[in-house]
Amino acid sequence: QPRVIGDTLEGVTGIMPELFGDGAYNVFKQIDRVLILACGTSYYSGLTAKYWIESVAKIPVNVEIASEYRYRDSVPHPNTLVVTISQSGETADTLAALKHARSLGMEHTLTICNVGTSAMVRECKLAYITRAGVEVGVASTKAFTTQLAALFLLTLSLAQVNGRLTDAEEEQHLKAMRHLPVAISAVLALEPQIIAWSEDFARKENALFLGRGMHYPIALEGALKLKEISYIHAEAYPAGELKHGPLALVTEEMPVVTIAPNDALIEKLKSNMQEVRARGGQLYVFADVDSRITSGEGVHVIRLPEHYGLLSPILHVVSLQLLAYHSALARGTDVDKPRNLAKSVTV
Ligand code: F1P
Repeated sequence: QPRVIGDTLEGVTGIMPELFGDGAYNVFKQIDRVLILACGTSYYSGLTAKYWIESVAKIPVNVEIASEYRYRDSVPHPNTLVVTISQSGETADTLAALKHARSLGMEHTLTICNVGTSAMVRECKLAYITRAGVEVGVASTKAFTTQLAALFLLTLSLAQVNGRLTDAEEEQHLKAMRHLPVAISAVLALEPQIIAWSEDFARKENALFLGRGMHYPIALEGALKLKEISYIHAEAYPAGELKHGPLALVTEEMPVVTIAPNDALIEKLKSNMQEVRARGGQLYVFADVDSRITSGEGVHVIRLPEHYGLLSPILHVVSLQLLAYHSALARGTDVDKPRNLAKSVTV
């Protein structure tokens, strides 16, 4: 992961719309909203990008599950940038959603894709090819983090064209991105602690994942990874939703993975964690260096070494990928070829 993120940033000396293809500047100048279409893990990277684009570039973003999009009447808007995200570039539902968007008159299309020769790249006017290299396993991991890095670059490009990015801010964001390989290596170094947790998870049949704000999509991705490769039933919720239903599932048997970076939502999250503890739920908290959360009865804490601001989802997801991976190894499942799943779903 540190290497592919380093590869992503190689040669990126500044933010330029042309990173997304010739003519990107003119397209970005014309659009006033973004529609993201994707499936599975790629859908979750799109959900994360919604937080980034809306808060940094101030452009409204709609993220649609590609396998559903074409089956409902949506209201098209001509000045929309349609962004498809796909590791393989061959996912039939995402291609069909793209064609549907075009049939509704939305012609500004961009794909973020890991395969330069894929149908998705051929079908879209603009393309960004992620540099994840070959994903050995079916479950997307480094493809996801490189998608996030690409989507952050897209956020900055849109902000720049929209007059929302000063030179100083551009330099600050790029500096943070360039530090990502080191920061991810520090997360990978947490592996022994995560292995210790995975021994508990391997004995469970259910798990809940909680996140807030831009870490909610990361909670969704953590739950999906656990389901895909260890076959443990896992669901993710924005932590504030607990009291609207999922709290009924919490017992002493339920591990509750909580993504708890020290951001503006931390106090709200802490009260959600108390709701879990009051029902006996076992908290497994990925905090960061600054979040004032301590281990105790029923509260297990792993501390990520840095608080990483807007790029925090990229670090937190690596810890969740490791948790899924080691839980699967402990259960003896095939981490590269999960049952019933295919690398690209072309039908
Ligand atoms: C989408 C996806 C993957 C998942 C699995 C099935 O693929 O849902 O996220 O891990 O491989 O397909 P893609 O459009 O990103 O290639």
